[in-house]
Amino acid sequence: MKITGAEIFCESLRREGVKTVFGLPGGVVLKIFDVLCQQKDIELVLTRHEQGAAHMAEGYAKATGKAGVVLVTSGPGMTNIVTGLADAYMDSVPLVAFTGQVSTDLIGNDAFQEADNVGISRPCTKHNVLVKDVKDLALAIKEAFYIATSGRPGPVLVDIPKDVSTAKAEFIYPDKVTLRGYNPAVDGSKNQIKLAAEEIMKAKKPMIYVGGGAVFSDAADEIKELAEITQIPVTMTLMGLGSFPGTHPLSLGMLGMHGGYWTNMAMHHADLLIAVGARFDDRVTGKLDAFCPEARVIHIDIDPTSIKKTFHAHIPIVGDVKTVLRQMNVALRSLDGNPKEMQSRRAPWLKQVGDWRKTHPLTYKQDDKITKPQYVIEKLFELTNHDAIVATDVGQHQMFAAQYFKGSRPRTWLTSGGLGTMGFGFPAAIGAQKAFPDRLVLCITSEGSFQMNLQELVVAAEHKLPVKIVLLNNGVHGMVRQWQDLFYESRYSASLLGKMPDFVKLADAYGIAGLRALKPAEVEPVLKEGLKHKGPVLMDIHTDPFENCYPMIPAGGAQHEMMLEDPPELEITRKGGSHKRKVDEEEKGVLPA
Ligand SMILES: Cc1ncc(C[n+]2csc(CCOP(=O)(O)OP(=O)(O)O)c2C)c(N)n1
Repeated sequence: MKITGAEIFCESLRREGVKTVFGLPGGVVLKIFDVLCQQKDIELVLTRHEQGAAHMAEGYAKATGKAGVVLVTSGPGMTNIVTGLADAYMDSVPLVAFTGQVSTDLIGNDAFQEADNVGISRPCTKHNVLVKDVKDLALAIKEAFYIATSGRPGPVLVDIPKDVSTAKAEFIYPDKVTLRGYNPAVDGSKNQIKLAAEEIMKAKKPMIYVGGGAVFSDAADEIKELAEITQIPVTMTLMGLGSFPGTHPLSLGMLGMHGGYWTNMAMHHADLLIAVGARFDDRVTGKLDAFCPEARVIHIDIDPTSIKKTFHAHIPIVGDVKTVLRQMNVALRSLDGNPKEMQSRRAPWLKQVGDWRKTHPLTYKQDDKITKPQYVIEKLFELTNHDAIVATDVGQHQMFAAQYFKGSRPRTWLTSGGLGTMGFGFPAAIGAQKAFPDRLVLCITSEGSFQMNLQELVVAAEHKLPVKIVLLNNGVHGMVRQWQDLFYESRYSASLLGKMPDFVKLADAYGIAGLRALKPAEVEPVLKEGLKHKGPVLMDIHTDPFENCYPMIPAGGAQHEMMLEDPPELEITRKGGSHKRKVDEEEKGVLPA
């Protein structure tokens, strides 16, 4: 029996096990929305902006490991998801985006709401396709899910013209697909693994450097085993957080621009780097020619194009991270080394790293007048018993959360790493909460980022999603203000936000609980009340607008050249200059006290 393209769409989603679709309708996708709303087992979450839909799908995908699904209309519906696609592309998030397109006979005519969806999305998708014939739709969907979730995951876009959604065809859903030229490697080369194991046994100052690839590959157990049998310390990129417990004695936390002093020093002095699903991003390496100058490099990645892309690798291993680490752990165990001897050989290195940590730990000074953002995150970490899914936005609060919320499980840290998308955090938290309605989901955000997608408050209210929004309200684009303080003589161009909405009233307007903490003493009671609250809640916590995030490797600086505190001249530049009048005004009225 022949069925419509819209029915083929729903049936295909069912075959892929899709339970939730995030989207917003429009003219050319009305047939699909019409059929979708009649499905009992696929829920449609109507977002209030298509960007919200894309980030919700990302949050869902990051938290579950399954593909997130988006459905939007042509023209502006599609262009509104471009940021989400680019974000997913940079962070290797499996996403399948369905966009409506004008009817095939109108394509190229500048028809109403026509956009070149395939052309626009080409640089920010792993694969995209315009389906011109309803007979090809089921296969296109099967391929889309396969490509999005296999190898190095990423976003795929399927563009469906209006007449394809209404035309009919037999429904034939393939069991599996084979694509010429696309065969992601799983096992690593045995020879390379043997060489790597021998290097590991020899190394005196090794480091394991873990990226987001380890999270997608579910390699947490294998990383722990590798670290423990070899007694090698582990550092994680912003995307890799959660793949090794942050509280483990061998964890050095995050590295790079805002990584720990001890972590970056350890990287700088390492004689062997085991890079696991990481891509040597510039926020990690700083000045490339000064990065890890003494290290031999083993680089494990499923994506061969990531290896040697920015940094050399002495032993490249292409394969699925989890599988390769399993093979590696077997190889290490079978080598003649004696674990006790290995541990004593590592002792001086671990002591050196520990000394760096002792002399330069993360610090901040909390008084009783103004709340420091670090204090809020530390409290949150303590009050949640370290167990929450944390979605963040982008800015200082994101870095403070990465430093102080030491997550212990993969897929519990959802952040926009590669693209650094303000506005990601709140919809991502909604997507994760949709996937796990009974788990604690926190959105750590700040007023700049939050205002980029706050319209989605209504989705949290409507779907009774109990996301806990912790809004670190410093009244400024803090990270921009920090750079202006440090590199632009404190000229605060467009970083002081001025007029601010009343976030508690705003929450109320959307039917969500709102709480406020103006002083340090109010922080703990507000967090406790907010965390106890059954439904969604927005906690507006006023924090110090002038707190800076350290350590910091200035852009282009070498890894070991970190700033650890405000430079003495900052006090002078803050007091002088053209910005002063504006700062005074802001301090009197608009900025939180
Ligand atoms: C969509 C987008 N626009 C601009 C930027 C550049 N940017 C990076 S951090 C930042 C300020 C973030 O301010 P806020 O969300 O208030 O966080 P805070 O730094 O104060 O914690 C800006 C504007 C960005 N990352 N994303």
